[in-house]
Amino acid sequence: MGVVNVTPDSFSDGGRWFGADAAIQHGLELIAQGADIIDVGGESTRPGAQRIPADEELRRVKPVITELVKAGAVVSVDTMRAQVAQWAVDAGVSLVNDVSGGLADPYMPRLVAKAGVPYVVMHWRGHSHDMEKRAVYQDVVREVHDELAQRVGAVTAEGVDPSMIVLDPGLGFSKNPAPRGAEAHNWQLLAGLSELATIGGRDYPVLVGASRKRYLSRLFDSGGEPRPFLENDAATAAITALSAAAGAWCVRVHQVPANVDAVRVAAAYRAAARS
Ligand code: PMM
Repeated sequence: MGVVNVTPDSFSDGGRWFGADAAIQHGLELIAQGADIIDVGGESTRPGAQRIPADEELRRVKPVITELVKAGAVVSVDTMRAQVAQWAVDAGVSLVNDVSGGLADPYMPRLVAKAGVPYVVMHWRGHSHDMEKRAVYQDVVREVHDELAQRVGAVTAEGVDPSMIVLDPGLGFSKNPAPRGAEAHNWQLLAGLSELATIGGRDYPVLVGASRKRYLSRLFDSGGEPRPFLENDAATAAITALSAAAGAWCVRVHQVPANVDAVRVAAAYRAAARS
C-alpha cells in the first residue's frame, strides 16, 4: 500500500503532495512502482496534530480519489469520518482505512458494513493532539490485542462482516518511540505481530504502518538531533521484510520500490520455510 497524504503537515511527507495535481501524479507513480493499493488521506494524524473540518478533508481528497479511481487504481481512503468514507465509497474506493477503528465516528462501522468493503481497524486510544499521554502499558502486545478484540466485537455488532476486517497495531499511535527497554512499544508490537490478530479463534489479516515513523528516527539517534524521517526508507524496508515474513497481509509505505523487493524476499523466504 503506497501512501498519498494530501495534507500540508503529515508526519512523514507533509506538504510534498498537498496540491491535487502533485498528489495524483504521485499516486500514479506509486502504482507504476508496484503498489497494489493507494491510500489517500486528507487529515494529518502526526503526534500533536489538531483536527480539520470535514469539508476541508473532503476538499483535499476528492480530486485525488476521483482521478486515481478513474485511472483504474485500487484506492483506499484514510479517514476517521463516516461522511468522508461515504463520499469515497460512492466514488469507488475499495477499502476504508480508519485509524480510530470506529472510535472517532460512531457512524463509521455501520456505513462500512452497508458498503461491504474491507475495513482496516487500527489500534487507537485517542486523537493526535494528546495521544502521547495515553502510551501507558503493562504488556503492550496483550493490551493492544485485547483492545483490538473489543473493536472487532463492536464493529461486528454494527454489522461489519468479520471476513472484511483487517487489523493494524497502530505503530506510533499512543506508543512510546523508545528504541529499547520496557517502553519500546512499537518494537514489542512488531515482534509480537503473529499473536496480535488471533481473536476468537480467527486469524485476521494484518496491516503494518511502520514507514518513516519517529520510532525509526529514534533507533538511529546518536544523541543529537533525531534522524530526519526521509532518511528512514531503508529501515522501513527492513521492517517490511520482517513483517511480511511474519505473515503481514499489507504494509503501508511512503516509498514503494524497496518495499516491493522486501515483500518478494519475504515471500520467497516463507515459501522455502514451509517446504
Ligand atoms: N499511520 C498513519 C496514517 N494512517 N493507517 C494505518 N492503517 N496504519 C498506520 O500506521 C497509519 C495509517 C500516519 O502516518 P503518515 O502520516 O506518516 O502517513
